[in-house]
Amino acid sequence: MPEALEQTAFLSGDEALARGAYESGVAFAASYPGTPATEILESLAQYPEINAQWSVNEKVAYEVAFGAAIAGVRSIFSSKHVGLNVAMDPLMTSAYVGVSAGFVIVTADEPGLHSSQNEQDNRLIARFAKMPLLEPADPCEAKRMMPYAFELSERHDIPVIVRLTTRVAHTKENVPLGLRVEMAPKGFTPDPAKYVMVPRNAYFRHIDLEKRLLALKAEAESSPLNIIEINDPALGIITSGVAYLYAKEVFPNASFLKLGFSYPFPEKLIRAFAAKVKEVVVIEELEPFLEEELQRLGIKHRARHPSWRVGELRPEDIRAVVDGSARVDIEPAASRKPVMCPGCPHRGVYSVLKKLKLTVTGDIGCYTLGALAPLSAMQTCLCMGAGVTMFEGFRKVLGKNVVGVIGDGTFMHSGIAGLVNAAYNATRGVLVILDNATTAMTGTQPHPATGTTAKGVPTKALVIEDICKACGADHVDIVSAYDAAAIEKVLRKRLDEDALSVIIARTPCKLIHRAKSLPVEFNAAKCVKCYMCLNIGCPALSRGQDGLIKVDQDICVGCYVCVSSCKFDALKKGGEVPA
Ligand SMILES: Cc1ncc(C[n+]2csc(CCOP(=O)(O)OP(=O)(O)O)c2C)c(N)n1
Repeated sequence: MPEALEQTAFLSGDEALARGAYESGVAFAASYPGTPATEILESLAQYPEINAQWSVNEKVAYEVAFGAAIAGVRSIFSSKHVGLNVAMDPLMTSAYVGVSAGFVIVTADEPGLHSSQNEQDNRLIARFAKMPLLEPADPCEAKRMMPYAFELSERHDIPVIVRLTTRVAHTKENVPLGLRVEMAPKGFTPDPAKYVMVPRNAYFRHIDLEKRLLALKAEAESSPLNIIEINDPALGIITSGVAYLYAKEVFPNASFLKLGFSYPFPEKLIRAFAAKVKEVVVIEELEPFLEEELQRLGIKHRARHPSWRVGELRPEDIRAVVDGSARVDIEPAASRKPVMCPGCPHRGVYSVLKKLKLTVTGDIGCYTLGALAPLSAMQTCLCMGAGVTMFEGFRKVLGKNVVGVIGDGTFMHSGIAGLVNAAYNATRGVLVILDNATTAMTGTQPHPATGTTAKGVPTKALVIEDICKACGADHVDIVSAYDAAAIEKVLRKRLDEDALSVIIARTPCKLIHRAKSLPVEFNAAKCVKCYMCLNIGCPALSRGQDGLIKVDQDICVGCYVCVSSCKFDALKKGGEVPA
């Protein structure tokens, strides 16, 4: 990173926010990967001055980072929106505790859920947790807000939430760079009334929190992050985050109240703005967060149609929002069907689960694609960790033809507790860990079983099979994820036993282990056109115009999972002479 002032860099919102944190003197950062927040920690980890880590999950990341702030250095936690759910327990009480050095929580929300299990609006968490909320509209602003966020945190003794949305996190622009301000560590001064949240202390800290919120509200009224632009007074738009840019593009001449510091809500400022314009409209994505405040204050405004609570806004939607019209669902432009990569080790496991007609409780990762046709071999997906815990519920209700699946990264994140629970509560049956040696879905980040840290430094690699045994699994089998026959054999055996078993299907992800074997060879003379091979959903195989199977030699990596799907020997491992 260039160090001199007046230099710029072409940065995404995530990278710009990380740069802003770096320049603010942040010394500690903890996170768990998740779109669209992943690149924040990846960027922070590149600064030698910052002790940055991928934690095992968001609750752990939150507590580690919060601990660092209480121990006296500026610290930052970041995650995708649902990550905050995992961190809610410490988050709620940390507002009572307050901070020592500044502590900033970054939530990267996903209106439109491009890559998420829901599209919850975490602005509501700021209100619920009684924490101030900052909402940048673009990468430059994300960077600019960071020193303000840390100072606000320290001045008001409170964690500060900065909310990005996907379009802010992933948009790139030229961002001016500044120099880092070194902050001297404050050290830790014990103060049980503040740091030990037993009921009586917490009661008084709650009273204090309410006072801190009033002071924050007063500050929001005159914050430089809340900007009034008076242009044509006929239309006054109140907005925050990226919605400001959409609205500005469509109504360049309107008057605006752009809220960068949107909670606690600056009441007086809003009243002053409303008094200056003829009609007030709120433009916001997802929940009626700002709109409900206007209702509460009795400020007249044109209501947004409730259908806009769902999905992402686009500039072309803004006129309809202003008119009060309902959202009209747009046919998405021809979209590419999500598929597992050629050579993905998850494919072989699902081909067996499908063949044995098992009911499969699933989880989140690349392997969630096993739920889609043609594999259609996974029947549930709720949240990280539920592949194990919902398995227990299913198994106890439906009996033995149920299998739970979970990835190695997700097992580390929240699967371990579920396995302990299953063992403790005398659960029988089979759990499959799809161990591709990485967190593939979010871009191949390391995790505690990979032997590398976020900084790329070698570390202890925890052994998944040892963990499973220690958690109470009666049997732990390890098979190659490409060896469908071996998977089927061990699965049949373990399903018949009165025991709790874990099968680890272990083959590295093709994104981290790019070695290619010779492509599959196709023998047209043997093909009976049953198309069973297409049921495994490999993008390298297709049905040609002549009805015969076509192997795309360029993308086939030679995993040979398709070979075992063909009963007629029409597919052979590359290099083998077809019989
Ligand atoms: C609470 C929460 N945190 C983060 C994510 C983002 N995320 C989805 S799946 C996943 C892990 C996937 O890794 P793994 O289980 O190893 O499966 P793989 O993608 O490698 O097949 C992550 C981090 C999420 N969906 N929910």
